[in-house]
Amino acid sequence: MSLFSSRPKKQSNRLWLDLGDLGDLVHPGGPHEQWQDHGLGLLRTILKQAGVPTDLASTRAVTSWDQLAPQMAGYDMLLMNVRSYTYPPALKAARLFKQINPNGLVLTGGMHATVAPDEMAAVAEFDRICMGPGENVIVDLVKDPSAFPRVFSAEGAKSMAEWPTIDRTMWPQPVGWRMKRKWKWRWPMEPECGWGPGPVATIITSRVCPWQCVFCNENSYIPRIGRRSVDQVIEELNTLDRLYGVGSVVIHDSMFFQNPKWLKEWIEKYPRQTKNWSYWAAGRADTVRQWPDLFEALVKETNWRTISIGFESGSDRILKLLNKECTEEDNFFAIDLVNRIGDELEAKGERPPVFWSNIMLGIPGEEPEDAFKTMRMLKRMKRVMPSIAFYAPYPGSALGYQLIAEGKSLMSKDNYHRYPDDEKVKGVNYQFYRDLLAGKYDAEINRGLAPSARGAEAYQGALIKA
Ligand code: B12
Ligand code: SF4
Repeated sequence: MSLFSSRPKKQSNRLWLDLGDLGDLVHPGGPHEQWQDHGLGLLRTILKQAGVPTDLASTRAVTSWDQLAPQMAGYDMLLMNVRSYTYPPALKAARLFKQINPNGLVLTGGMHATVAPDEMAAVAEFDRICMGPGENVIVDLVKDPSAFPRVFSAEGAKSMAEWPTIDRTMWPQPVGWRMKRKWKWRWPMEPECGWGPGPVATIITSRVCPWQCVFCNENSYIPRIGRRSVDQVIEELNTLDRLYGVGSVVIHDSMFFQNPKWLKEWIEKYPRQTKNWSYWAAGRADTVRQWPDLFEALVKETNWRTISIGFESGSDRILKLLNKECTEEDNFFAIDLVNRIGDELEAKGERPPVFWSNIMLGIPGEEPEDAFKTMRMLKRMKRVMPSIAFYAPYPGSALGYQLIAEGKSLMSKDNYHRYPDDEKVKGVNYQFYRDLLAGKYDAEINRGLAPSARGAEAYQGALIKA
């Protein structure tokens, strides 16, 4: 098939460009590259409903920039949701778009625009840079960009309840039947990734996590916004099931396990008013310890079977340094509780819950013994999918800003989006961590571990993009 015959018909003069690594929707390295962008989905839905449609292209749906270039020709406007990890393709796309359409405008927003506007303002190709939520400005901006200064702040909705339900057909399609078959894509639903059966519905019920971990602290740059109501979330899931079929759910909230009142209502309604699909969602070890009964009820009654916890480290020294506000004891409590619930459910013939365990290595200041403690903590989990990343200093976070200011970050304009085993901070001994993940220090790690927890597992495969 020629490039041009696969090109969607042009229906608008405005092009929204979905961002990610080249080829992620053609021959993805893994399932997570295939998740769809809710910011893009929401804003394109709002535009469509306001009678301001956009065409769509995706850097993920092509395998080279030469393939993307003809898809950009003839447009007056390019729109992009720029996150720090998609900044390099955003920059390249903006330059390419201007070469092809010298009079075209490039309008940007998103997390990177919000936390690093100066970096973007230094690039002439970005014509508008919107800091903050775009739902209330996107229509006016697209209709009349000249009414806005080059860099501006926008105010969002008071509550996510005001957001329209995303029209998922606004999302890019995976390319080619082989790829669709391999990953069992049922677009516009998302493919299965090992957490639950497909088709997968990703949803967001809340936006901001109130904690202040120094490597993240998103509430310093994402304004407070009310959570969607339980009824709305259930209504959306049931509608998706009617339209496309739902196999399982991924709740993409940074912090699902917050607001006990909301969670109690979820326990009341979700199992009764839906097919009680199993789901992935995130919590924290300290709140699991604070509200163990609520947690257990959620796991058992609402089928919360992939439990993402940002354990990050097994060492109090590092947890303090990260301002995680969780202790080694909190982590052990959560692990032992999930192990126990898992045993109980398994004994009844039910699927046990599994941890999606977020771990960071290579945190500046970490000593080998801290890392050994982290690996020991991981081995205490009976059922776990480890998600290990070398610490990455993203702008927006307190520690990220600090390391960038000190000139210690190895993540720069062209390589924000690094690969799992890339080096991200000066002065960190990455060879030690590679050896650690390859199992070189297992004897050391196993010392002091209960015999049942001793494994000779190597964890290189658990490294994720960060
Ligand atoms: C879901 C999610 C994911 C998912 C899916 C990502 C996807 N395909 O969309 C997964 C799990 C894959 C993921 C992975 C990662 N993520 Co993530 N993720 C999120 C999360 C929790 C929600 C994103 C979301 O959908 N938000 C809701 C939508 C509506 O918001 P939005 O996209 O920002 O869009 C709004 C505005 O930005 C603005 N806007 C957006 N575009 C535009 C365009 C214009 C023109 C305008 C005017 C406005 C505008 O308006 C929108 C509506 O308000 C956010 C945190 C958060 N609360 O947002 C982190 C977040 C975006 N992720 C982050 C990071 C760091 C990562 C990882 C690197 C983490 C890691 N260590 O693995 C990886 C990178 C993956 C990769 N390399 O490809 C950071 C980004 C920081 C930064 N400086 O950019 C965030 C902010 C979390 C954090 N606090 O650290 N992530
Ligand atoms: S790391 Fe997790 S708990 Fe900490 S601020 Fe970010 S989302 Fe919240």
